[in-house]
Amino acid sequence: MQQDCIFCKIAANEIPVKAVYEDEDIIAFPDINPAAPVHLLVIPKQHITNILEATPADAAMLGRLMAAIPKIAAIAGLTEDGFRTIINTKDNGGQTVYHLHLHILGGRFMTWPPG
Ligand code: DGP
Repeated sequence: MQQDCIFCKIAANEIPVKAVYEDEDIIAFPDINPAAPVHLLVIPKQHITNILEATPADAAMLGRLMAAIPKIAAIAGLTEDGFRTIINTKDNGGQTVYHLHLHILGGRFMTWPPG
């Protein structure tokens, strides 16, 4: 756990969230500032700053993160119409919380390219 990391505090249940999915390694919960009718964040409980910090030693954890997406999408009712997954990285990517997280956005049509 990283000191002063808001997502580490959520992962440790120090800050309560309405988790839509949780297992040993991962927790998924609604974004506090939703950009779509369904906007979830999926985080590894292990602190990793962003995808640039990932090493081969993180491959299993990253695989579990990705493999949880279909389960989370099904729970959120997004499998029929689809959804978007996003990982923002550093300033140009729009990363504001420096604990790796994956956005799941759905419930409306997504335009491309993003802003
Ligand atoms: P990003 O810009 O990719 O770093 O996304 C960070 C997201 O995290 C942003 O959409 C707002 C959300 N967020 C920040 N703090 C909290 C929080 O305390 N609770 C929840 N549920 N979401 C948060």
